Amino acid sequence: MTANILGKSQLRNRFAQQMSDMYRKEVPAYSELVELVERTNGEVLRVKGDRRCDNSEYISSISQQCHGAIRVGKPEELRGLRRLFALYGMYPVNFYDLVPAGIPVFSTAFRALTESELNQSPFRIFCSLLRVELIEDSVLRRKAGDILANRSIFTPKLEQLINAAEAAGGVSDADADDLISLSVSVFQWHQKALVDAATYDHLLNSHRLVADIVSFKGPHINHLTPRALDIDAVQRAMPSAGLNAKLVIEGPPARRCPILLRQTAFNALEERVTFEDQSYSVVERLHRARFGEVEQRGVALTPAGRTLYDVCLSQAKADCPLTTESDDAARYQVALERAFAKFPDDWQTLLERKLVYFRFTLSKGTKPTELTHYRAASGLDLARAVRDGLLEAEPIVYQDFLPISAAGIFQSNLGDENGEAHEAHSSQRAFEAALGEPVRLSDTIYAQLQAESVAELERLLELPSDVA
Ligand code: OOG
Ligand code: NI
Repeated sequence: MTANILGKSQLRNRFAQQMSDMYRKEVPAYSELVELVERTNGEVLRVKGDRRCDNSEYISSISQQCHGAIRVGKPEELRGLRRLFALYGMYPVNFYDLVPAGIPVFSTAFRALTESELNQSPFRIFCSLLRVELIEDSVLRRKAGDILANRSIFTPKLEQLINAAEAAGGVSDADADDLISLSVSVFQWHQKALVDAATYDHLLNSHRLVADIVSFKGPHINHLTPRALDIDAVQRAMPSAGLNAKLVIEGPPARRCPILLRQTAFNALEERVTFEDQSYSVVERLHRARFGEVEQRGVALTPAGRTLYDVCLSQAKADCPLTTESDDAARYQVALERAFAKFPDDWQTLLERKLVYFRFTLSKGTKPTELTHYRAASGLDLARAVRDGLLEAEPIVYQDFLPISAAGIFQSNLGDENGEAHEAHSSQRAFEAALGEPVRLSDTIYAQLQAESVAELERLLELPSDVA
């Protein structure tokens, strides 16, 4: 008898839902944020005249969270999570080095790979691995290593379920409830630290993230991120909902043609954590790690588009370095818009300059034979064929995270570009060794989607005209 193996997107949906339920209970401010996002999304639909604006089930489905983030301390933990997330159809895509931005971790994002899987359940997890070797103080470095060496983030029961699912080629119906609830528990909050207060203080002194990663029993989820249809409206409304919003929305400015993604958050809360010291007395600290975030997605950029994005963003940051003054926020907004004036904001130009990935299809009303004649007359220049109305170009949605490179490249004016490229390459190799497999590159995925649509057109053109 073969067990009934469940579909990965169904599992991922249930996992995402339970993560959300847990985090909403753990962090009431996140629950407030979700409600605010749902209200704002409902309002956007109402203004558009969409009758579903009063359908709360529909609104919560379009507002469902798109990603969360966790941080782990050692390669075994990262590998374990890679195996776990694979059961949910989430695979490591892209390498993000946060060291140039002053954070001692490197990361990937576990996500579904195909558009249909992403549409069924978009949930992604951004996962960072601590680079213990970057803790400067050698005594503390060794101590952190020892603490992590003794920690296991999976229970034996969860390990057993992962092994069983891998052997069976998927998660069985009978095991799904246990697997999901044990998975979610891995990411729960532990109010009581694993280390004593003095160690916590030392770790904190090394870096806030080092303390967050090493001090606790497991890799608590540090934020979840629902989807906003109008992120500017959410940003404006956060203060009156009692949420301490970040000064500015990260990423590109609001545009007619939205690119990459824009995201904002409320600042991490100060939460009481406790320590039991040698004398068994309980000591407290305020720990700042957990927050709530919102995102709104645009379209995927080609490498040329990414380069232009980096140039524009760096320009804005150079023109208006942010401090913590709210006056700066308004000035930054102006600087951002001015810098991005260089980035074309109509689809046809974005297409002609090959800044965005598109999926090409035959326009409604165009017959394949017309395209055949067009090609015979003037070759198949996709951008021109779109302008001439024979083809339609649908931009491909960006499914990844804000690139961190821009900040990094411009912070470390270290000159020697080859040196940096080499360094970046070896960091990625070290990360992949820890992960136990190479990361996939999202650029390849987007380029392939575009190429497949072109191949499909070619196929249509090859068909004899009486068939087409
Ligand atoms: C990194 C989180 C990155 C995002 O939205 O860019 C991320 C971290 O753990 O702080 O979630
Ligand atoms: Ni995030």
